Amino acid sequence: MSRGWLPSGVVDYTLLCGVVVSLGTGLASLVANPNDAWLFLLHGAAGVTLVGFLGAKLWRVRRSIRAGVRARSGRVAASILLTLLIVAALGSGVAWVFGATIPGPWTLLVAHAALGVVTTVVLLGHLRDRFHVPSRADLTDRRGTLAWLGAVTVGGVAYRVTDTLGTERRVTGSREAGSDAGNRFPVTAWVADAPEPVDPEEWTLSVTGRVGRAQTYGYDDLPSATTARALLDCTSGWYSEHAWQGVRVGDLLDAVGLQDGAAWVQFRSVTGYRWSLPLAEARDALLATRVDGERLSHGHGFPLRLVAPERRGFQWVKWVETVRVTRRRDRSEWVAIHVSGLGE
Ligand SMILES: Nc1nc2c(c(=O)[nH]1)N[C@H]1C(S)=C(S)[C@@H](COP(=O)(O)O)O[C@H]1N2
Ligand SMILES: [Mo]
Repeated sequence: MSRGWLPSGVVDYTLLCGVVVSLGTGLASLVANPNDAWLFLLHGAAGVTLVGFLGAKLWRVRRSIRAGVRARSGRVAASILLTLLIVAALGSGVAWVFGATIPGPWTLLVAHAALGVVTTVVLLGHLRDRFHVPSRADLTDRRGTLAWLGAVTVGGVAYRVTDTLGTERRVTGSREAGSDAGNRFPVTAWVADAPEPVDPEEWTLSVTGRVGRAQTYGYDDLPSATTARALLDCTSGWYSEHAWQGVRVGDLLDAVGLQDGAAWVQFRSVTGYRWSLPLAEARDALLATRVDGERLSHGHGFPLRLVAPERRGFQWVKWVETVRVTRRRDRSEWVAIHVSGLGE
């Protein structure tokens, strides 16, 4: 077999590492601080760099693919499926950067994430079948090393070009929507939350858990409000920046006092949707009643919604009715956000 510039073991291994980095950073980007640029940059760079290596691999195996197709080999069919998935995942990511949209309830970015997850599953099957580490000779081959460095550099440059030519967006990939326009920005549910409008006459806010003296507030006797600018960045691909007005969580906590061991603060919606922040971060968060001077609309979480500037949108709990101080992180919230509102 004629040897290409890049030893096949090195191409395969680079592809594996690139896919692992892309998938890992992609998953992490859903929960990371939306202002931590490096994670998002690494995700994009790894993705674009993969394109060249994938091309090299497909060129190398073109004959075995043709033979496999003719022989109706199941293994080759699975490899073709994996290739198509990776191409679709990479393509949807790049298309998103260039401003493409798709019809239907999902954004292209959500489709991109879903393709990433499906790819992971199929890749695990492929690796069980085919995994091999590159040989020592491959790794120490001088010409191969230079070719590899060249390919990665071209990938990096291609990424820079893509990044620059792409549409207007944040480092997370999110596009602007309705900033500074009061309630006129998108209403989004993580899965299925769509409660009836909350009646402020019946609604109360409870501050409980590991506090000195639990308190309950009505809408009209919430502690005094402050204003803060903050940017909501939804993982489905839009962001919106506003002046939020409401109660600083630190002020709420000072009013009730904390017991020893208090470490987390959980914000719980009337729907059961909930999320926790570490105490120090929670203190600086806001429970907003107003946005850009307007009373929050029902869709945006009236009467009270969490504003957590370091967090992705899905953690900005809407329709909050309980603030609970705890010692440990409540893991059940990972389930709660996915199932709240489902059986209603
Ligand atoms: N209770 C509850 N809060 C929620 C959600 C939800 O489904 N239920 N969706 C989250 C998501 S995914 C986002 S992006 C923001 C969107 O806030 P908005 O609808 O006010 O734009 O709210 C978050 N808060
Ligand atoms: Mo979201």
